[in-house]
Order: sequence, then C-alpha cells, then structure tokens
Amino acid sequence: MLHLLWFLHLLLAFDSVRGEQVGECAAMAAKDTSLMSLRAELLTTRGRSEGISAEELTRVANATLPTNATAKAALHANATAHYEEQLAGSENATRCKECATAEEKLNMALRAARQAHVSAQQLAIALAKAAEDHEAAAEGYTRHYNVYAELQRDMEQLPPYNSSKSDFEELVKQAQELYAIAQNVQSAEQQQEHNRTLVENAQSAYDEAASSAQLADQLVEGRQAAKEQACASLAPAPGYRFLRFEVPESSLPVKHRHTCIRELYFYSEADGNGELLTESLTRDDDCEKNGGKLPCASASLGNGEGEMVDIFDRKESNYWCTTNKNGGWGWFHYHFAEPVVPKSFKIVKYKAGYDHWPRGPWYIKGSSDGEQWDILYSERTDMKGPKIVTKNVAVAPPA
Ligand SMILES: [Ca+2]
Repeated sequence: MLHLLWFLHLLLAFDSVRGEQVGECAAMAAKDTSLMSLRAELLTTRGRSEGISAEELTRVANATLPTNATAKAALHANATAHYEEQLAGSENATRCKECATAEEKLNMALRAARQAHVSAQQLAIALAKAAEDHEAAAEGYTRHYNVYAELQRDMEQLPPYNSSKSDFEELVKQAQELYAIAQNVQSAEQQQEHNRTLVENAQSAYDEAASSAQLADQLVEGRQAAKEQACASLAPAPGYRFLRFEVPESSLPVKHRHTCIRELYFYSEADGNGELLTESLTRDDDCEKNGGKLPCASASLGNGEGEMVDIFDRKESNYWCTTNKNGGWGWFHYHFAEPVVPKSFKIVKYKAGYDHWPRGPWYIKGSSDGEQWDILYSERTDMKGPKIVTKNVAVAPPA
C-alpha cells in the first residue's frame, strides 16, 4: 500500500506541474485525465503486483474523484458564482453610470445658475445706472421749470405807464427769452419721461433675470439631491467590518489561565437597545474554515476550550475560552458582511467576578480592514462584576 500511495503522489505531483503550465481550466481537465490513467495503470500493473484487489483500487481512486452529480453541481455552482459576480459588476457599473449622469446634470445646472446670476448682476447694475440717470433728469426738469415759473411771475407784473424806458426794454427782453426757456422745460420734461421708461424697462429686465436666477437655484438644489441619491450607493458605508474582544498580555495572569465568554452581542443603540448586529453563527462559520464566507468569526490562537464561534451561537450553555497555553490572553472577532455602527455591547461571562476573567485591561475594538483597530471600549479596572455586563461604545466609527 505504501508503494501505491507513493506512486499516486508522484503522478499527482507531475500532473500539478503540467497543470501550472496550461492554466487553471486546462489543469483541471489534465488532472481528471491523469487520475483516469492512474486508475487504469494501478489496476493493470502496480495493483496486481502489490496484491491489491481491483475493487479496492477503484474505491481508492474514486475517493479522490467527485461523482458525476457532484461535479455537475460544482460546475453549476461555479457558473452561478460567475454570473452573480458579473451581475454585481454590471449593477455597479449601472449605478456608476447613473451617478455620473446625475453629476453631469448637476454641473449643467450649476453652470446655468452661475450664468443666470451673472446676467442678474449685470442687469442690477444697469438698473442702478438708469435710476441714477432718471434722478438727474428729474432734477434738470425741476431746475428748468423753476426758471420758467420765476420768469412767468415777473411778467405777470407789467411796469406802470410812467416807468422808465429801460424797464419796458427789460420787459421786452424777458418776453423774447420766454420761449427759449419754455423749450428747455419741455426738453427736460421729455428727458425725464424717457429716463422713467428706461428705468421701468431696466426694472423689468432685472426682475425677470432675478426670477430666472431663483429658478436656477432651485434646479441646482434638485439636481444636488438627485446626484446625492444616485451616488449614495457607491459611497462606502460608514462603520466597522470587524468587532473584536481582546485580552492583552498586560492583563495576565488570568485566573484559571482562561478567559471564557458565553455570548457577546453588539447593538445598534445604547444600553443594549436597537437592532442586534450580530447574526447567530454555527460551527461552520469559522473564518479560517469556511473559505471566507461572511459573516464569520476568528480567534487569535485557535480554540482553547469549546469552539470560538460558540460565542455567537446565542446559546449561553455553549462558551469559548482562550487557550491556557499562553496564560489566557488572546482575541476573537466577528467579521461582518456589511459595515456596522455599534452603540453598545453585552457580554455574558463564564461566571460572575474574576472566575475565568482578566482583572484588566480588556478591550472591545473595531476595524474597517482587519488591520487598523480603534479601541471602542476599554476596561482598565477590576471588573469584579456580574456575569452579564452591558456597556456603551463611545467612539464614532470611521466615515
Ligand atoms: Ca454561546
């Protein structure tokens, strides 16, 4: 049998090298072919020479091969995953396109609003100039009219018959000037009317431009809201993807050389209120064993006592402890499928007091990437407290 296994590994190793040369898909086909050849060869030569039955070799070889049904299921599962990935990419591209379109519409609205306000500003300046000209024309009319009125009053008083010749000559002179002065008044009056029309026209033009600018502002607001809505799904959601419980080495020694927890809950609101953020995990949800399917949980040094995911199984009878090989320090964390914003957490300890519990410090930490960690809660003093503890998280998650 040892010779058989050696031969099997030898063929698989050769096959593996060949697979790397022709790419992943071709490698899978090549591996299948190699295994079939292996079966035939084992059955016809090595197997008989080692005195092993054909049935046993068939069973050994088949153990390395999926059944047809399993292979088909795997094929379809791969195809499903492939199309789901493409769909996700397509949906994302659609959202990107919608966001870009909304942004372009916003830019157009911004440019139109800027132009509307530039026009309104220019017309406001023209209105101010027209009003100034109108005021000057009104003053001119008043001045000319007063001159005429004064002369008119003078001429209403004719000189007495015994006045001097110069008095009559002055009267004649005033009479001769009267028409010219009257023409000045008429001209000033026309100018005043003309300027009044200019002011009215400028006022209308400005009012229209100001109204357009206001509409442009409203359009910008609408486009801004539309753009934010269209692009919202593309922005990374704020929050933590990892929430961790940690007992550092500085907290050693831990009594009983274990830190044991029955359950850990995280909540969306303070004091254990709101939505429970953690889903119930099973023993298939260990991140190191399930191929990264989220949500899952991980621990620092594997299992000390119990299964680490038991902390999130919502059964207080099941618990997990850090390994006693290192005195009880360690960490475990919950890896969320979507970012979460915890406001509080609840720990169900193994027992009340210090039984299987560090005297401090211990931490609740959050991370977006599993590398950079924020301390969300720090217990640095002795927590000789009850078995169940609820605490609030004071640190805001990253945007
Ligand atoms: Ca549990």
